[in-house]
Amino acid sequence: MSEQILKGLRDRDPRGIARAISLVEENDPLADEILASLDDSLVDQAMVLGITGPPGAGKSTLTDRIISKYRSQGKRVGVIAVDPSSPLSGGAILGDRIRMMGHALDQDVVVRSMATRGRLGGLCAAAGAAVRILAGSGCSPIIIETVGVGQSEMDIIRLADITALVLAPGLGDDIQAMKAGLLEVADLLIVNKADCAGAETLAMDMESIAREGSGKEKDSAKVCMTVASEGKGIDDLLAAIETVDASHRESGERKARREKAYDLEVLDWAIEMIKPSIIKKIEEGGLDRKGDPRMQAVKLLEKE
Ligand SMILES: Nc1nc2c(ncn2[C@@H]2O[C@H](COP(=O)(O)OP(=O)(O)O)[C@@H](O)[C@H]2O)c(=O)[nH]1
Ligand SMILES: [Mg+2]
Repeated sequence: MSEQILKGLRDRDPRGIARAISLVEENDPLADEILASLDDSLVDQAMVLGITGPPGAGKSTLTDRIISKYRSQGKRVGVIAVDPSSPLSGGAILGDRIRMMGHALDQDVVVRSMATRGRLGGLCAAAGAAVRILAGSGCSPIIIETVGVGQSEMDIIRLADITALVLAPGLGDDIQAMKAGLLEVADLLIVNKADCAGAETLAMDMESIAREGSGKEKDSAKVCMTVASEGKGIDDLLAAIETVDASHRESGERKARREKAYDLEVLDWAIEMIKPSIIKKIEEGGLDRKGDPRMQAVKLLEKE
């Protein structure tokens, strides 16, 4: 079986890639072999683009347009869609969405969905592995679409070389709360739904907020306006992405981010790996339940 999976990966067969990602995600014994088989130079060179923002801003529609544009340039595109929905309803919704993406029959568009809820954890490790496998099978860019709410999603965004924050007019007050945290990680600001009332005002607001942010490059104050549903503004957006990418490569920012992301992935894997043995100890009755739970945890780890 291992030969078959490695062959599928080598052949860049989407089903083989999906299988490989699943095995690594499940921490299967084959995981090491799969990851070691990847072409490191492809992984190093691939561009990882994070697209984040509140639900309904148009991230998926935008991603779809971005894919089309990169495909027309002959690039092979990977997508990791991080879905915050429950695993119970998630499967069907994710399936629909992938079909809606209009690239389902294209062998050079590889889409991977990941649910955030109902997992044991290790989302960052799983997403990191998926990025590697997609990059190693020739995808660049790799787009990570995520709703920027929870901490694990914020961690995922750190796997990206470049992050674009998508906002849209008329989304209500909750985006105000989101803006602050998301703005810190955003390299590019996108006001989508530029065809709707309030887009200009939102763009001006975003520009001034971005300019206030300390220590950021001036470029970050630039806001791209798009109408994803009509494919408008995508060329300008891609040009802006390219500019940021080039500047990050030159300044060393890209390297610094990759190093941070690497450390985060190691931490996430280590936690994943240590968890089963701790769970086992607890289940085997390793606790006397005297004193507080924190103290018990300290004792358990001392025995580790
Ligand atoms: N008017 C308008 N609607 C849009 C635009 N982009 C996306 N939409 C619509 O907004 C809704 C949410 O889009 P979706 O891509 O699913 O948002 P996501 O939750 O951020 O991924 C869908 O009904 C889209 O058709 C746009 O530029 N203008
Ligand atoms: Mg979406």
